[in-house]
Amino acid sequence: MQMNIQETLQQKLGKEIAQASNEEIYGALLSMVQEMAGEKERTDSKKKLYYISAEFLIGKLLSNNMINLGIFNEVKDVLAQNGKNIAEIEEVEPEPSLGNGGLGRLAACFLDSIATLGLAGDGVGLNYHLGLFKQEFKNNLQRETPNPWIEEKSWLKKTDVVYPVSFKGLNVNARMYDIEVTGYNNKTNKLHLFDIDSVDETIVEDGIAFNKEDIEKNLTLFLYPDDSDENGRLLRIYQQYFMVSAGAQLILDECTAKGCNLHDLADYAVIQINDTHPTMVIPELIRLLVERGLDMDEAIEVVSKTCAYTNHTILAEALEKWPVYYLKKVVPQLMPIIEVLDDKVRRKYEDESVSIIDRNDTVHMAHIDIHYGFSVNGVASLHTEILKETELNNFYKIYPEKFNNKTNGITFRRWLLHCNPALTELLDELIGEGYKKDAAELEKLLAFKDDEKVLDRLVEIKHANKEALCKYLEETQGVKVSPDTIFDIQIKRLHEYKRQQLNALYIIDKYLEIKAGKIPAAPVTAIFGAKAAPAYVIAKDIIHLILCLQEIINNDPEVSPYLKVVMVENYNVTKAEKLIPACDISEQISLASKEASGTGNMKFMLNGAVTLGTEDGANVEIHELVGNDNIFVFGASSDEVIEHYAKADYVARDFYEKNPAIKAAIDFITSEEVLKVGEKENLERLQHEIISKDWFMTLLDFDSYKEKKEEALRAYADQKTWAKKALVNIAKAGYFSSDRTIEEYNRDIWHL
Ligand code: CR6
Repeated sequence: MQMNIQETLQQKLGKEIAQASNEEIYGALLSMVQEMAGEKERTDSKKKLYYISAEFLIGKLLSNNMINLGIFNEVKDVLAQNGKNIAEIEEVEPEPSLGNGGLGRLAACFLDSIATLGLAGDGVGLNYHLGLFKQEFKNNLQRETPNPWIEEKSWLKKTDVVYPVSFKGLNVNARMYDIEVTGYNNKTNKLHLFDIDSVDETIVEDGIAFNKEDIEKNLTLFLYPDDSDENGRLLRIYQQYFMVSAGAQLILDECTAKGCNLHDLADYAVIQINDTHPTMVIPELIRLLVERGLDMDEAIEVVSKTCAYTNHTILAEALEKWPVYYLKKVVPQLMPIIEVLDDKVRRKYEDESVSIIDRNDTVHMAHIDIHYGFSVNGVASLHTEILKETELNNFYKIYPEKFNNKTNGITFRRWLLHCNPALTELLDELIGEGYKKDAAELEKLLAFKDDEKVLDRLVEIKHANKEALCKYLEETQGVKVSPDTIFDIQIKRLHEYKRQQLNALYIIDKYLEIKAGKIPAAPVTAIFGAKAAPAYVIAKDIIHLILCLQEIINNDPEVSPYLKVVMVENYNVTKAEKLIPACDISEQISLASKEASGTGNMKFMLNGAVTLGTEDGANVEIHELVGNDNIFVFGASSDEVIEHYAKADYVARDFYEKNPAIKAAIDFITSEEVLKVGEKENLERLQHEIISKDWFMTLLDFDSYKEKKEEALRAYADQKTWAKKALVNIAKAGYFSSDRTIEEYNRDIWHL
């Protein structure tokens, strides 16, 4: 093998490896890996899964593909023998910008596991040229710029597959691009990304602004283009329909090629609708089937047997609703079908809350999925229970059999083998390599719970990972932090329900304490990473506050020996891979009932961090698995929170007025110190929001958060006991392998 790789690379390079640049080597490896992946392509089985999603946050692919193809170590050695460092070559690869947060990263983990389990399942999405956006910090504010990632040498393969897509008064073509999805020691599947040939990146000016009406030029520029005005919302409908119409045509083509007569479509295809963005695939498939000769009733029945829906949120504002008037403007051909779907529902059920088109002439996308899909799943136990008992209770009463839970998971290939090679090596040595195929085997590690040598090695590995992160932060952002402090990390999209502001208030409280002479027992580095949606004003204000705190605290010689703040710029998958293995305390502090699952929580646990969290999403399952001694849980329960909302009895101002520590922390937001480095308007707006609204009840949990966090920081001082907690977390993380999740999807929903 080794000789082979050396020869292949030299042949592709046309020169000695030692003489080639890192860019050239990256190009040669990409081409070699693509060929190897292509040779392992799956021959389609009769039935196939199509995972349709607006996002696939796949991360860099080179190393993961090499791991999955089983050549990573050989390549690394060959390169090293020629004086080249694989880590530097990894740096050359741009990270694809095809996703936003957990939903997109989940889709990527799922593709990996589907291929690894040898299942026939492809992804279907869009090829956004400029991604979500690239985050830059300037004057302590987030600035958005385009995030171009497609280079001449890329994982994307242009295909000849082109489908016509018709909008009102506009006909375009959707061209398919493919990315190979390698399975770990298994065959290769595909991610199909549709694109429009006429897209024009030069129409973008001034940050990420562009003409929203020029559909032929802007259709696949950005993921989630700003929808704060009508043209932005219409553009999202254009994107969604473009994706599902092309996807539906692909599905029908592939199925008929395998002998499907359309009446039996459900024997050939199962479509997993990832959140509501792809919901229009249902009326579009019905439309296409009718066009191809089925009668309407049968078309509806066939499609209903083919489509399954995953709900990823209970936040009402995130459940998409489109005015009929918008749909008529963009995809009038779907409206008669949606009306039929609504009519059937109305005839059957009196309850207006389950109708598809409501009184205000608004189409509820999730309602289409629930009535006309055969499965509805939530993404963690608690989330599914809340859907059944509260949010979607009226639907649950009609279709109890459709509802099921699939607790999220993560691929261990990326989130352990690749991002934490030292820990992987230790595990190999202690428990063998079986856990790489059967994650439940990680539990074997529990046998070493009291083994001092093993605990010491865990501490050493963590410390080395922290050193590596320090080096990276200094090189990339010029921030100096010490690996001998506690790394307390909160990385995720910026959203009020995730409560980065709670963490920020704690930091202010700590700062004020230190200033008042109360020196903490252990020094802490508080690390954040988060992008805020460009139109989400308060989220951007929270980033502003954190950046201001970073500037004030890190430059204060009285405080910085004990407390530092780092906000990582442009947080993405690549950065997560460096942050997670270096974490001591994993901040999972959403308001209970609001985080559907979370998946970062699982990645941290797998890498030996201890969770500080609320009883929310998958934290609940983490808690059950590791037990009280190995997690720090605080805050109001989801039942209590749901009751507060029902009674509308939470008043933030009461906490502000009655709790001096809270008052001091909130007042500080507009203090002279902060105003010196920040913007008055933003800081005042944020302060006002917290005192007079605080929709996600930050202040309700402030005291219990502070208490638990202090307990965690004290516990850290006893390194042996802490290492034991880390070990238990790693050992119990097997449940969160996405291989387990996908086995359940297949067993209960897909039946491949
Ligand atoms: N934001 C949930 O909020 C969940 C992922 C994947 C989210 C998060 O808790 O882990 O989906 N929801 O299931 C949506 O994107 C709508 C997310 O990523």
